[in-house]
Amino acid sequence: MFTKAIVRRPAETFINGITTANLGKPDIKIALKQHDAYCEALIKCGLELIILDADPNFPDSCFVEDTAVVTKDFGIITRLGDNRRLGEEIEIKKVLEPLLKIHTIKDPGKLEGGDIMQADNKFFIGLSGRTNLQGSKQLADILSSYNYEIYSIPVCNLLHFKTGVNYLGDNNLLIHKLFCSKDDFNSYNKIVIDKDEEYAANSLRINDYVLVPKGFPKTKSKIESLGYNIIEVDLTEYQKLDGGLSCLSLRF
Ligand code: CIR
Repeated sequence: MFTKAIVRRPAETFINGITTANLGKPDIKIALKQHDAYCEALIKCGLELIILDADPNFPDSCFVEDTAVVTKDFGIITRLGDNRRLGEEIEIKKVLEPLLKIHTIKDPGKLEGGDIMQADNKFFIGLSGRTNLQGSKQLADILSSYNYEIYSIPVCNLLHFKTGVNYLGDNNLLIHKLFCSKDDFNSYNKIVIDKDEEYAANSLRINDYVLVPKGFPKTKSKIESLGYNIIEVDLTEYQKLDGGLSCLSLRF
């Protein structure tokens, strides 16, 4: 069970965030409304929210998931893989330090939370444009000391590993076609995402609910047919900056 989440409000500068999406500039007013609805969804899942103020110095700082890897027992402060985002982690560290045992990824390691997926006692680490071998090795050393099993997965043509793969629990794995043939996922019940619904691969299980981005009916009904309660969240403005549903919060 998760009990808490950290979120951070998008700043006015959000519209200038990093993107490869070609979907146009986000509208900050709509983004703020969507953020409110996202926070309400987390509260409905039973989470107590720690809401951080917007930081205009970091247009992408609402994507808090990339700044840390968090469990109930410890937090690992990352070293973000795009230099424009270095420094976002400082505020997150201040929040987590009084709550959890803290570890830190160090230079020359680079690692973003969007590349890290926990599935029960396993952690999958995506090696992407944002997470390098040194970062992955440092993380694996920390996680092994807590007896987790570690799997490293190359990520090509996607921003992060969790852009394409997300664990729902109960052995159910949402998975982008790119990763389907990988032996590491053979033991899971794979829910393969349709080509026209790839953004919904980043759906998120929180306690008794699965949050699914709005506008992806096929993925929604596949998840529903597994017996989960769904909350749909409209995230068009975040999609314009390559941001998925999970990246807007740190849950623990
Ligand atoms: C970036 O390119 O870093 C941001 N515009 C989007 C980060 C999304 N993070 C995530 O999905 N975990």
